[in-house]
Amino acid sequence: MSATNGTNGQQHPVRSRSASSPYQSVQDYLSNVANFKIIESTLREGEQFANAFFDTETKVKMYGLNPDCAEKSAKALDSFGVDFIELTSPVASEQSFKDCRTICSLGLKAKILTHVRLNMEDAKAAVATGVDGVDLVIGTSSFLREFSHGKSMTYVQKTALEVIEYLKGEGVQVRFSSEDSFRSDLVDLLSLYKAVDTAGVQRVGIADTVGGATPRMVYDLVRTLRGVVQCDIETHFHDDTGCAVANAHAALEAGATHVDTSMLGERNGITPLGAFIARMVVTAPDYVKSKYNLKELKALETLVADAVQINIPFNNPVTGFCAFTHKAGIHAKAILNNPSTYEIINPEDFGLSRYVSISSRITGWNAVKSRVDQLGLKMSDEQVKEVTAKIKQLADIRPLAIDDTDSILRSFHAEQVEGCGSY
Ligand code: HCA
Ligand code: CU
Repeated sequence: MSATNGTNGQQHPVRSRSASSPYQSVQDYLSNVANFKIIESTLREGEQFANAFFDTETKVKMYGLNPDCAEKSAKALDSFGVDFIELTSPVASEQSFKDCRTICSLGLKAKILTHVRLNMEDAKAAVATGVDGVDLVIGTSSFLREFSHGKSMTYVQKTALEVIEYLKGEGVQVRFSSEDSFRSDLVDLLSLYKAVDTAGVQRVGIADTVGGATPRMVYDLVRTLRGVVQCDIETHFHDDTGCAVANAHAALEAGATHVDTSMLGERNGITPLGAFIARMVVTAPDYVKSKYNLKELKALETLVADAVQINIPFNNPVTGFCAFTHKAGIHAKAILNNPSTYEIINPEDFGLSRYVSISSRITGWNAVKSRVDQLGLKMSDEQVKEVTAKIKQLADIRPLAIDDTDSILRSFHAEQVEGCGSY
């Protein structure tokens, strides 16, 4: 039995924005909301996810599973259409080095990057794996300079220039990023970025390592940086305060070019791939639909969730089990008439379908009527109203499953309409 949809066979209408809305976003010439690239870091940032049982002692294989799995995930990411795949540093462990090599040899469309600390040994190991690009990172906030690596900004800049020169000589792309950018001294940060830009990096990155930034802070920093460097700007937002998707959107509005995403990550992760895609398919539908294989999102998220033995959260945008479920009678009625009333995203774009629940006390007769039609039962509106009252009565007493409501409908039909059976 399929319990889906309920749109009376209607085509999903185009979700156009209301021209009269005062909230309609206005993009200026720097905005990249319809022209961005995704650096997918589930195979690097995601490896820092707690359940991935990647303890520092063992530094085991990708996701703590077999190397096959890392390969499978990389292929799935590639087929989804992400522009870059970022992998764990090859110096993390022997297996990490091998995984980098293996994934580089798959001939994927996506460019393969690895993420290393700012020093020459790490940079050399990265080059040895055959990656297309190297993402360099070092902490620049006073917290990290004092309590982590203990280096001065002068040292950071000098080392950055040496390592960048080496990597350029090896013919790989270079990105230079600062950890904890939002708690770093702005003047220090800008002069460092100006220097690495002049040295010829492809991208500079800013990272909200602790997840404390707001969209407005992001907009201001990216806008300022946009005026200082010529190269692309990559952004990386942790989700500790729930702003990671909004921050990525604000960054693109301010002129950032690349967004880091991950389906898992350190603590509660960074901008999630699926939620980011959900945001962007609404902002820039043509760009997103033409570039990414949206119908693969669910399988991709399931693959990753299974690999680390977790469930996709119930309220996940798009793929959460109730993302397209409509329950309240008042919503159901409108949805059945026109899905855009209560949906900003079309489930069909993702190969999914909406579900109108009728098994509750808050259902309404329009939703029930649509289920009656789906089941091929013939009833008058009056009869549908009557059976709706019965469903609500029962649902007041105990939770109902879809099967329960279906059998109520069938029995009612048999008794009231066909005049046989017992209700
Ligand atoms: C970390 C590092 C990082 C790096 C981001 C970047 C962060 O695990 O702390 O290279 O841009 O969040 O700062 O993921
Ligand atoms: Cu991070």
